[in-house]
Amino acid sequence: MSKQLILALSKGRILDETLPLLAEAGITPAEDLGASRKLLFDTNLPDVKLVVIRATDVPTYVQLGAADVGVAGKDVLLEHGAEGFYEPLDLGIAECKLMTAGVRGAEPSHARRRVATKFVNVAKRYYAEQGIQAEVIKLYGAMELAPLMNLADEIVDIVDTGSTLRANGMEPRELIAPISTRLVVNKAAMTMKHDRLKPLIARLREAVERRSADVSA
Ligand code: PRT
Ligand code: MG
Repeated sequence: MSKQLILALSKGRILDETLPLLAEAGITPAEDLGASRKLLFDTNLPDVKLVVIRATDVPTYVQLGAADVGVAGKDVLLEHGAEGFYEPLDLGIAECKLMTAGVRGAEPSHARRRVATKFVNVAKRYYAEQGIQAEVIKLYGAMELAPLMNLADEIVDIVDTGSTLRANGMEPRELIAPISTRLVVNKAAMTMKHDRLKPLIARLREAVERRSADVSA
């Protein structure tokens, strides 16, 4: 195993909040990530490289060891399943909730419920735990549309302010899990590259703690 460290970052909204934390931990990209079509980037540290990929691909990269470290939402990690990596740190960014939601005022049906979501595994697990019979329908986006179009009785989706639900005549129902962005580490790398990873995780933890101290001050 090479002593180089590969960090897999989720592109999209998490990236903008991840970069300042990495900077506080002493890692900055060698070039502007947004200004390039490249996917693999050098950093200020000769032994650290960044890949910027779809959030849903981050757990796969880390699980299979193509990346040593990843940054991804807990929603993505729950959907992927937690084999092959450790989750040593909650970065406390992009906080939101994974919830069920339905048409405002409508009673959730007690019969077999049709549920539209991109979180198929999470939804199947959740409804089974609740003892609710559910037919889970995979969608890739715009879950809020499904009940309006009578494609589903309920959705499982990320809720932050709730305004997307409200704008579509829906309301949140049950909380499935509170979500935030997590640091994940490949299990073999944690052992083999422990000397390199331990200080990195410690510096990121300090940066996260400094932030929450600033917020509560
Ligand atoms: O675009 P792509 O399909 O690749 O993925 P994505 O759209 O899920 O990525 P991105 O970049 O939008 O979000 C990445 C991660 O951010 C998610 O995996 C969550 O961990 C986290 N996050 C935090 C959110 C939100 N807040 C959020 N509000 N992800 C999505 N939303 C969406 C939600 O899907 C819904 O459409 O915002 C809407 C709800 O927001 P409110 O404020 O209207 O309730
Ligand atoms: Mg998006």
